[in-house]
Amino acid sequence: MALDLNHYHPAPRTPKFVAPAGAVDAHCHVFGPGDVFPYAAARKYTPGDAPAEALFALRDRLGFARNVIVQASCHGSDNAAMVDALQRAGDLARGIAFVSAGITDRELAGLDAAGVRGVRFNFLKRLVDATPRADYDRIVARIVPLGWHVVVYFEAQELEGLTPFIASLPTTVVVDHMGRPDVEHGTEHPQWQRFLALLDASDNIWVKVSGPERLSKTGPPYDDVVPFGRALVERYPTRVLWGTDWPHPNMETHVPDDGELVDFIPRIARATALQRALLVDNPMRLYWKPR
Ligand code: 0GY
Repeated sequence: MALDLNHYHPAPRTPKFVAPAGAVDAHCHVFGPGDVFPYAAARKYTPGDAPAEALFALRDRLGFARNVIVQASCHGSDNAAMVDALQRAGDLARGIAFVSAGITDRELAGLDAAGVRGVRFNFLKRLVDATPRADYDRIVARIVPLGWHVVVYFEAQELEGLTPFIASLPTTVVVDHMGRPDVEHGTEHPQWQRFLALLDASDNIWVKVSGPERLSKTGPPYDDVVPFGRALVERYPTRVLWGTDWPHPNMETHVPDDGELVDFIPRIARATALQRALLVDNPMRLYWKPR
């Protein structure tokens, strides 16, 4: 049966890898449902609905305990679907919002109370229109007092231009999807080495070893992404995070099986201690620290 590329996998397999107790899926989204939480007028794509209850069912099926739900561009700065999911999850989810520079203190406080712990700055032109630097500066000034962090999403070829901005951020910074290297270039390529240099230069920069389904040129089981993920986990064991990226919007090649993505974890985090840091200790320290 052909799967719908605009919809999450309807029957992911049970992973062979058993995640440690309390494991966190630190990068996933909720979409709609569109009749309750309409998609943004200015969106660049319209996803299939992927509501909170489907995310929670996946969490349980994969043997995970918690989620970090990242606001996706198709909902713009209306964080209602994400906040609704956080409220329904209770203490089992945290959120990353997309906010405009004009957000009020009251709105920010509401997001914080719901479990939001950061904002996402998205630099992918196919997903968002550019945001002026002055707006980013205003947003950063507003989130510092809340103790929030910044999640950045860019592709490797943009890193050189973005490095001064990223290095100037006064918060913890989390880079999505391994900084999106071109895996065909290999790990000796200057773009990958530039990314490692960025991480080497600051303990405040974290990275998600997520998205092999987006980065791979060879497809499942994503062998060509293993050297990249493994390098990050072994070099920065205390500041790596992992996420499914469910429900995988904008996939062009295949519908990822989330069980297969979980089985990617022990290939990049080979030791039990590394798995525990990646899936439990690191995300708990960043997202669930007592306040
Ligand atoms: C992801 C990746 C993508 C989409 C978004 O905000 C979004 O719409 O992040 C993508 O298309 O690469 O992390 O979900």
